[in-house]
Amino acid sequence: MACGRGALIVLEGMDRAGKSTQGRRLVEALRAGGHRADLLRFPERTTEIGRLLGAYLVGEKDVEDHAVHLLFSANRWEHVPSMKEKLRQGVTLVVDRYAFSGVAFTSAKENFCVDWCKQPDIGLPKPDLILFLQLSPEEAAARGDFGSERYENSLFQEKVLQSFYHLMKDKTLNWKMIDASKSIEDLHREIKSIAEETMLEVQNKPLGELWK
Ligand code: T5A
Ligand code: NA
Repeated sequence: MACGRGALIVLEGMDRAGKSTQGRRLVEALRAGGHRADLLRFPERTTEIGRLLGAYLVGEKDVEDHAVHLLFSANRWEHVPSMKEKLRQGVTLVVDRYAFSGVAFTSAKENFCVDWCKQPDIGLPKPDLILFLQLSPEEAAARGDFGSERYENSLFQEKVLQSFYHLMKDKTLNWKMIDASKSIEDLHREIKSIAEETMLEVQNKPLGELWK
């Protein structure tokens, strides 16, 4: 069994691409294989900030666009001490959305530039691997439940996708593109093998700082 630090593995992708499904499956499989692994999701809706974000996302509450961007970031920062401690103890963290969603969604709004959007997340624990689940808007819409939350409309989603593509040009980050139109099982096998490879590679490497 690995004796170094855990890996920080992020799942990003378009809405309904299967991030949550794959995150759960990956953590289950890693644990079954004798690894220590935990699942995290952002926004993490159980804290005070997280509850506010939840109310914002379902449309119960309006929050000014800059302010809500900073709250999404604050919701990540409030988890950083426990994330670092777990990684240090050898627990691999599988994270369902991270700063990349934060930047992609806000910068898709009018009058927001990517540079401004990145600022509050600079210095977060740097992911060792970012899996980007790619799915066309048509396939995503066919998966049901689409359109119930704020941001879930196709024009906005297209802008979000363009922002993600911009962020992927950053070669200091380990992005892996995954075709998310495959079956849950096939996707799981692919993701698990990439994750296990990364866990081995990084166990004796220091954790980095995002966008620094
Ligand atoms: N946001 C988030 C910001 O604006 N700023 C931020 O900083 C952050 C972190 C959060 C919202 O907040 C925004 C972005 C979002 O708008 P959320 O809670 O992550 O949203 O979103 P959810 O609505 O929960 O999840 P998604 O829409 O992103 O879906 P997932 O997690 O990608 O997909 P999943 O696994 O839930 O699956 C969706 C459906 O498809 C089926 C599943 O069974 C499910 O019914 N499915 C498949 N069907 C066929 N084949 C497959 N391979 C399938 N995989 C899953
Ligand atoms: Na999700």
